[in-house]
Amino acid sequence: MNELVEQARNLVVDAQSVFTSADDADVLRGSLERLDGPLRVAIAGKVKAGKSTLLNALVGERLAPTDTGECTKVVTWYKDGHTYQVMVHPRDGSPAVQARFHRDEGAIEIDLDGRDAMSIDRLEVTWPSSGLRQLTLVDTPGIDSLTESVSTRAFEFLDPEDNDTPADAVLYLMKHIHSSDLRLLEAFHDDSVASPNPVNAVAVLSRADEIGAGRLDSMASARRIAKRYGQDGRLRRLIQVVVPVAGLLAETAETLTQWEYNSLKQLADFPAAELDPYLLSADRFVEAKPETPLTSLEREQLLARFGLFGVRLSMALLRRKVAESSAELSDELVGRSGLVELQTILTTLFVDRSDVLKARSALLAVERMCNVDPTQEGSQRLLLAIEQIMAGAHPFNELSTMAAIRSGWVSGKPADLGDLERVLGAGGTAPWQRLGLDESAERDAISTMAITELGRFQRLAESPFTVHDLGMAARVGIRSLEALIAANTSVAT
Ligand SMILES: Nc1nc2c(ncn2[C@@H]2O[C@H](COP(=O)(O)OP(=O)(O)OP(=O)(O)O)[C@@H](O)[C@H]2O)c(=O)[nH]1
Ligand SMILES: [Mg+2]
Repeated sequence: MNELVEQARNLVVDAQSVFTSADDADVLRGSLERLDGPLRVAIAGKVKAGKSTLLNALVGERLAPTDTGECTKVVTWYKDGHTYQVMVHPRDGSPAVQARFHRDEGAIEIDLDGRDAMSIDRLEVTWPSSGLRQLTLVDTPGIDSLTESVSTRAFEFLDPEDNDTPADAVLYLMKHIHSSDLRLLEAFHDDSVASPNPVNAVAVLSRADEIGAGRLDSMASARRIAKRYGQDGRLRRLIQVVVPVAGLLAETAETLTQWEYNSLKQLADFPAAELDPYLLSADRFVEAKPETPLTSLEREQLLARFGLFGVRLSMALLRRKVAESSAELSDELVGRSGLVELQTILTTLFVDRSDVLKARSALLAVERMCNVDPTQEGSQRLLLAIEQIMAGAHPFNELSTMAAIRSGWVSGKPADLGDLERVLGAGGTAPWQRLGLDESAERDAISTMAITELGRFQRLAESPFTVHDLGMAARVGIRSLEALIAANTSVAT
């Protein structure tokens, strides 16, 4: 068991003897369970940003409903388990009850039994799925919804001040930077344990296929925009990176049916000169033309699943014989949707760091209780213990230093700051990632590069021209490099 998780567990156990009210006991019990479970990642963003669709793409199954319906207004957890089950957790604190459900064209349709969405705290869907093994995904209602109360629910869920069960990390979907996007992100960034903390948030430039109006180069445009957003100072304070993803295409590609493949193939085999005019717009595509393959209803179904971009892209792939089976088409489309990049980022930034993020959540929960009643006997002792864990645990220092650099609190040359962030693990915590090497880098190459970087940051830290905050940040990087060198040497012996 990871040492940090163990320290967090001891702290929570200690807190259980201090905070004994029924509510506090519940929260602390939950905190202990969380330390053993997968990381919780919330998918947040404005209404219809494509949250539920992206969740399905990440799981590789159509689970979350993506249309209207009462359930899209409720925070819904999707977690791995042995049985298929849906639990309704009422808002009034009464015990959770099991709900009936069935699957409608894939998506789970939950029978709320006449309950109003506002009376429900959350739905918990347990679903045996390898896509949920490492991460529990939390679908949140869109902000800016027609009803103020629904968006408030999303704020409440994401704001750790108000909630005992926030997420450990957040995936924030947006189409453009909007002041309300920034507000929601800021709400999620609690300012106590490691303030303000971009390390547990990643932004997704969602519905990326629509950015270039469905043109074949839409993803390239989306990538350029995402890069620009990623350099925006306001966003960099709040998130690690911006990744463009065509969520609908990813979801469809992951769940592609043989009928869909056959239908697209039929279209692709039709003379391009005759078909292409129908690909110019969604309206034209669904127009019924007896001379072209498929009925207008069938084309409408394809459009709903692929979007115009997906249909056009599939035509190009099938005509050029890049894909010659449904499995090949699925792979090609997933590859072009941006989903793989997002999955890699989730692994390097969240999954590989899940112990630190989970421990951080547990510390936050206890800290919050202590702050509610600082005079409570034991509160001060716990706060001191939190401080000691934070100061002693290098991963926390890495997190807060990265956050400080991102927030503009550390001044230095952009190249030094960028490299320092990398050494601290901003692009992943594996040695090759920290050193900016290739994944295939051998131990010797890692060692040589680590020593070079160590020398460089030591000189930087000791230089009389280095300002205090940069010197402090460089020292944290030096410690990361020393740990990396020690681990690399111990593998060698
Ligand atoms: N073209 C395109 N459409 C998308 C994409 N993602 C989602 N959609 C469509 O947008 C609509 C809303 O998608 P959802 O996934 O339900 O969005 P949401 O953010 O969960 O919506 P709420 O929960 O109601 O806030 C659906 O009709 C989707 O098919 C995408 O990447 N591209
Ligand atoms: Mg939704």
